[in-house]
Amino acid sequence: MSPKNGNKPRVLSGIQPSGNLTIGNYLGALKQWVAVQHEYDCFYCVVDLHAITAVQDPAELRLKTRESAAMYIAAGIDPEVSTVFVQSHIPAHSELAWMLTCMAPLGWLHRMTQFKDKSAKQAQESIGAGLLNYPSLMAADILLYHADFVPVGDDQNQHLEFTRDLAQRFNHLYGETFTLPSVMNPAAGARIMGLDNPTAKMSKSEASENHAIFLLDDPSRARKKVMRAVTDSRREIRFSQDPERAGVNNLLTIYQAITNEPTEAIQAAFADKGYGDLKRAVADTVAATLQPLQTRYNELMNEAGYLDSVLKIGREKAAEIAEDTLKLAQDRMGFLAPS
Ligand code: ATP
Ligand code: LTN
Repeated sequence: MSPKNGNKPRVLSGIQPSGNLTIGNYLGALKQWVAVQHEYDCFYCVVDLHAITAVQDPAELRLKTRESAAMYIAAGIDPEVSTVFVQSHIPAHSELAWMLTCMAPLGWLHRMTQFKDKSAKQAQESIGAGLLNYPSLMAADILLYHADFVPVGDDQNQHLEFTRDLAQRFNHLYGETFTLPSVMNPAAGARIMGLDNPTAKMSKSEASENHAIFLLDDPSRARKKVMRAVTDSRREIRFSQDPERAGVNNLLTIYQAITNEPTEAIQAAFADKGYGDLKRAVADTVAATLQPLQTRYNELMNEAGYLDSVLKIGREKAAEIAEDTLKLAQDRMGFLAPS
């Protein structure tokens, strides 16, 4: 097995460059990535091979891949501390993904809710096989690095279970090869809902205007989206699992995920306030989060060569580990080593 950096447990995660990153990506994933980077040996990739499970415009995909990497750094990932890389730069991801695809039972793949949700939105004959095999590629991403923890929003928990099950199956058939990873969800913000429809997960590829706050939204625009968020006709401001109260719950969740304040303190602070006050408070914390992030992002995008050098160093570090693991898995499966 690949030696780990000191005795630090390893972390791996990724986001698809399939659009502009949202505050859901930030609170569910990126904010955790930043928080754990000194405690763990962290690998953060831009998963472009996953993005092509939906058709992407080539020029746009290239651009979004760079932009996503810049956003990781703008959000606080320090490339001197964490390894930042592009998934397609490491061929081992595709190679191990094929080996795992061959072992993944169709029954498991068809049970994945992400597959069910995304395929339901398309005409049956136009659904690419990649959408079904998506979790095997994600398993390859994680298993290549022997990751111990995978920080993600809770919509990815089922894919983590799948990864563990597949790793176990491989280890059982071919001998101990892969580390079984554990999921890491944030205490608050594991599932941010759409502002226009608080019963659906906020997603970067949802088209409607007031659905998502993008990390690159002008703060005044982000503010407007919060002020227009769907709530309900009641008055009480409390966290609640009642679907009718999902809008207020979502605003409180965004507030909590940004401020890290305890539930009781937040409810006490809003006890005699109205929905207008809640929305203004959320809009303020969101704007205060976006502003410094955007300043840093613009600096990074204007610094010629910097991003490419980060991705080159990341690729070299990642490749070394990934290739070792791939070789081991190929050997275990019985591939003849080239002489
Ligand atoms: P798409 O809409 O293109 O399928 P997405 O916006 O759901 O994408 P992904 O790239 O699939 O984003 O997810 C990247 C990370 O962000 C994952 O860890 C995922 O759990 C997290 N994430 C995405 N949306 C949310 C959300 N609304 N709330 C919390 N976490 C989220
Ligand atoms: N499937 C994830 C993105 C992803 C990922 C990973 C997350 C691809 N590979 C490896 C963690 C670890 C999603 O959020 N849609």
